[in-house]
Amino acid sequence: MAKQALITGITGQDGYHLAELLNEKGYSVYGIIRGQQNPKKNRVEQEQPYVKLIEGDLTDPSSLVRAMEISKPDEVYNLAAISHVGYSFKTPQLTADVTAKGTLNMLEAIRLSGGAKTVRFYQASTSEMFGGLDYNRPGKGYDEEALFHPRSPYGVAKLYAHWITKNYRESYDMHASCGILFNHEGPRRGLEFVTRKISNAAARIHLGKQDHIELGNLEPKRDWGYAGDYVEGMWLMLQQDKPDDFVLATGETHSIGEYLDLAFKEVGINDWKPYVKQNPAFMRPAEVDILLGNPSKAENVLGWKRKVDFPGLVKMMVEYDIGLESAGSLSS
Ligand code: NAP
Ligand code: G4F
Repeated sequence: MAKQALITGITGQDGYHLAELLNEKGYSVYGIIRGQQNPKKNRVEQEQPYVKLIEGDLTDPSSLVRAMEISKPDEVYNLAAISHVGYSFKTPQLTADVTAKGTLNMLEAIRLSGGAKTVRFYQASTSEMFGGLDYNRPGKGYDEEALFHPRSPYGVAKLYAHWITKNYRESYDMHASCGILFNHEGPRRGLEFVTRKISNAAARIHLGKQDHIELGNLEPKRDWGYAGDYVEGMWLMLQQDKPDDFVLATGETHSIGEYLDLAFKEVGINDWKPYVKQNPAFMRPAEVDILLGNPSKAENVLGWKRKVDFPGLVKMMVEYDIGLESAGSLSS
């Protein structure tokens, strides 16, 4: 019998890649979509017709119970969140409702529908929980034992979600695992995130559709991988006999300046500085200066390893955006 999976956050970057992966593996894939008139519904229906969409919202517990009844899942992947760190400073209560309490709502929907012992649960935890402070082990990187010190309403909400997932594992013997994922990107990344904002701008500048890009703080460093590689790690976590927490990362960190270098060189521009203006509107009240992950546990236990390297990732994103913008499509 084909396994059934329920994905929250189906319209997001990771929802797209995970649905692809699970469909290839023969799963029956269900996805929760929010809103009366979600503009991304058409895209999912056209590109991924095998996904069975269920209307619901992480902040509406009864809709999650209904989604459990319809999908009868073997595995639930909780990817939905207010996921933009900058936006979370502007909507801290909403972020807590969706990203923190929404996870509790999903766990309760599983428990109340009788799935505590049978349904496997994946929680999308994040390197933002580390916060870039206490970075006292240069070269080693954050692993599963590192201290948490979240620096945004998003990071704090994710820390609640992380611990409530562990609590349900310990209290109800649930097969509930947390993937502590470092930044992962790709052509499906939202335009509000810095990598896609830059790849899209480089493509548009190359095509004469835009003459500059406005960015915030250029100093931070991130451990950037490819989203397609990371969803494989999510799936692997739920195939283990026992639930556990795993860091997924590349083990390399790069600055925004390095990303700009590679992206602009991809379109034949050797010096990006004349094209970049700094705009304080894109700065955050508190910043995560550096993230570097240590994926040794995932590599040793899950056999997981990232495939796409940093230059390959930037090239993939810029090439995609050149194609999209050349075709005159709306950026998506
Ligand atoms: P994303 O592209 O921003 O997608 C977020 C998804 O959450 C969207 O499908 C969105 O739906 C949905 N959503 C938001 N509020 C909701 C609500 N109230 N009810 C139901 N759905 C709601 O994020 P992503 O990059 O795919 O990331 C997936 C998950 O991993 C997120 O939880 C993120 O915080 C976490 N994470 C991401 C990274 C990364 O680098 N990408 C790293 C670590 C952890 P709409 O389309 O309707 O807005
Ligand atoms: O691309 P970002 O918005 O990603 P950030 O804040 O690292 O968060 C992403 O990764 C987390 C994992 O570590 C996820 F949990 C989270 O959901 C999300 O997917 O910003 C990256 C860096 C930041 O330091 C930011 O201040 O880029 C800096 N930045 C500079 N100018 C900018 C901009 N970020 C954005 N979004 N837009 C700018 O114009």
